[in-house]
Amino acid sequence: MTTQTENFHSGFAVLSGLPNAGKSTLLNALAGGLLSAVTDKPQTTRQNILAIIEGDNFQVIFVDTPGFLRPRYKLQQTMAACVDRAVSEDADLVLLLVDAANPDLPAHQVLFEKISKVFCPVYLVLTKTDLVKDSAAVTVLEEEIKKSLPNISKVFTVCAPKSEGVEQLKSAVAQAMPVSPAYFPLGQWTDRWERFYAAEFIREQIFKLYKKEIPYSTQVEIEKFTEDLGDKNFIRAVIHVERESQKPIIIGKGGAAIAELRKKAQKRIAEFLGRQYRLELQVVVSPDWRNDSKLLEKFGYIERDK
Ligand SMILES: Nc1nc2c(ncn2[C@@H]2O[C@H](COP(=O)(O)OP(=O)(O)OP(=O)(O)O)[C@@H](O)[C@H]2O)c(=O)[nH]1
Ligand SMILES: [Mg+2]
Repeated sequence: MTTQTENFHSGFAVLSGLPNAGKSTLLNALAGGLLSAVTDKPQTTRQNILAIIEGDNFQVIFVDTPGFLRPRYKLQQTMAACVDRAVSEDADLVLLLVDAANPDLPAHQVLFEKISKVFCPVYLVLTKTDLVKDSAAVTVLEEEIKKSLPNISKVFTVCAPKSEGVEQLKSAVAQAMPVSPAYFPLGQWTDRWERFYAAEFIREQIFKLYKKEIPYSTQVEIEKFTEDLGDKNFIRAVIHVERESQKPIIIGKGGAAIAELRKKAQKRIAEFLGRQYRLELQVVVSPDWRNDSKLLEKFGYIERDK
């Protein structure tokens, strides 16, 4: 297969939507693997995550973005900037995901304004249709959204956990990609290092295991990632929390909570990377890290000046 012919199509398809719309779930269904963190809590995704998907004459780079929201602190500013960059600069196609079971259109207003200004095609993707009892409501919703966004050229309904509608969407997106050589070497499925996924999946398990503000106050940093043969694969991760009072919550009574976290995260990482790692976790207080530019840069949320 050659990637240089005029028959080859390649480009960026950006998944955008409010927190919890089902973007990461859809990305995983499109990619056929659990590469983006999914939890039932909003604001799980904090950075753009790529899934590179290939066919005979195409390479589509699907971009999972953080849920769009009005930023209240610096971390959220970096999350909103990820959405801006992906939607307004990188996209060859914008996929607008709206939770059909819980649409809340007023909350979409700012995102709609942004998407109304893009120059590339926009497809509406209605998610969670399995939770909608009245199918007529989906048609009404579709018409309502099109009133705000007349630039929507196609509409899809998906139920990603059951893989319903995913293949149709994938082939429509592949066909919509511009004629271009592949952006990434063929066979490459992501642009991130393994240590990024290790941190992301520990954070995913924190979102699943802890309540209230804890997941939002937590950052995971990989301090050591070594690979050897057999049982010598090793990851040491630091869990940053914002306040001293959050440390005992992460650790739990007699260390029970952090032991559970370690077990679940170790399993998730092994499943994803295909190897066992011995995982060591340490909790550190990094006061107000979500508003600290230096720490946000260190954690990879702000790009260093080049
Ligand atoms: N029933 C049902 N649940 C879904 C569907 N798609 C996603 N979910 C669930 O919705 C929740 C949020 O899904 P995510 O994929 O993490 O949503 P997201 O848009 O990536 O959220 P953020 O990263 O917070 O912006 C998870 O509990 C998913 O299992 C669907 O089609 N049907
Ligand atoms: Mg997500």
